[in-house]
Amino acid sequence: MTRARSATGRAPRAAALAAALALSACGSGESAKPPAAAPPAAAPAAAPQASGAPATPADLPRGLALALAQFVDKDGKSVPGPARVEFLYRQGGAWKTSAFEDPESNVFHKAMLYEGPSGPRLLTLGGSAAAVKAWAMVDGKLVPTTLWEKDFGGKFSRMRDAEVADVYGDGAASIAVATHDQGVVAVLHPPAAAGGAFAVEELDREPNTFVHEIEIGDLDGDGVLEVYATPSEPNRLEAGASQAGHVVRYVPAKKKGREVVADLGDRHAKEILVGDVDGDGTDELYVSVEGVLDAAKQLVQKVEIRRYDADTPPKGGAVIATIDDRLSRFLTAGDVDGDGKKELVAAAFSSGLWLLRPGADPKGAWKVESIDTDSAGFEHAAILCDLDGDGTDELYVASDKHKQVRRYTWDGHKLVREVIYARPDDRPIFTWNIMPIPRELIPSGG
Ligand SMILES: [Ca+2]
Ligand SMILES: [Ca+2]
Ligand SMILES: [Ca+2]
Ligand SMILES: [Ca+2]
Repeated sequence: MTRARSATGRAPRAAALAAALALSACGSGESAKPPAAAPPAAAPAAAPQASGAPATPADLPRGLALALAQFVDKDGKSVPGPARVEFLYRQGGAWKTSAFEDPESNVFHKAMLYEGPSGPRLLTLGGSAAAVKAWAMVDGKLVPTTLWEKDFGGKFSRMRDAEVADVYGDGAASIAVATHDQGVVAVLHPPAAAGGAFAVEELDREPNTFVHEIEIGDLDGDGVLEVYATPSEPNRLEAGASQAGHVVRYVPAKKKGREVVADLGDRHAKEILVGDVDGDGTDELYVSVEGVLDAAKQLVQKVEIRRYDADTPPKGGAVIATIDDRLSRFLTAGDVDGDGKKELVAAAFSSGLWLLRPGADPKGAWKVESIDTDSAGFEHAAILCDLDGDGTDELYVASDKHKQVRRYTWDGHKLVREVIYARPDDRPIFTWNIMPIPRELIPSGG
């Protein structure tokens, strides 16, 4: 999900980059904790919380960016509106909102922090038009620079996902990008100095292929980062239709091209996560394999979360959890209870939010507990992140079914829900992603 990392420190620049990127490391398997943000001095009026859960500071140094598609009414018809980012931030003891739109695209699939040669930027991944843009805060307004814009030549052109890491091992914050619908996976390499153009290396291209997600990590422990991607056939929503897919790997620093690491047969995955969730010092890959409906719309195969290590054969993923749902498109890792060990949260389509804890053997079955059955969405964007800096990750979830954003904190026994945003209108939206963003990159709301 979220990924921002450099490989083993090679140079002071890489170390500085790693430190800068650690700020955005929420929700990944990242072992480095973001530096605990000092609670603001003399924070007034901390909000009352469910018993046992810590009070929320009145002001937080980071907020959240929600990447949205919205539908608007045009001549009585519901049509895609401009791509939209909505922000949530905490100020003066209250959660506040602001937003901006980009009429050049009709969806933002992701909005995230990017620390490149020009300094901190809000990076957006847009669809139709497919564009990667970096937004700077200038006089209180976000002003874009287009890093990469492309018509891939198929039916749809969309930037779908990106992760930032030092994938070439040169200390630079490269951006690995997944796209629709010609199978393009690319890496954008920043210029040496601010103002130059990003170099684009296309790692792959396959006709009629959607690439849903990117993850970056080092499964084989050789200090060189691998890029993982999830290509599949184009989306099919009808019952009984299979959609074949797999998880592939590229190693740009070694000029190694596409290699299948997870063969999912006639099933596919949109969601993957790479990180050292079990805490043994080496990254592993988690794949959320989508369920299958038969022609009568009965769920005949449930969602499976499968684990792959460096030596796992493509058909040999270990099923660590099964979720009684058709889709589960967000996996996020963090320490929800502050015991120093990571857990996984899976956000499923209609069965709610699930907490997954490894047992004594993290390659065996994990313990699966319901966090909340009354949370739902097609994407169901979720992230574990320590925005309040107390060393325990909170869970932030966009429950699009309820048109709410919710925050869950550990009360000593369980994760407790709090609504931090209720959408004021019933305009149809999809929340594609939710990411932490420094307050300096969030425009102030009215
Ligand atoms: Ca490696
Ligand atoms: Ca591990
Ligand atoms: Ca934990
Ligand atoms: Ca926290």
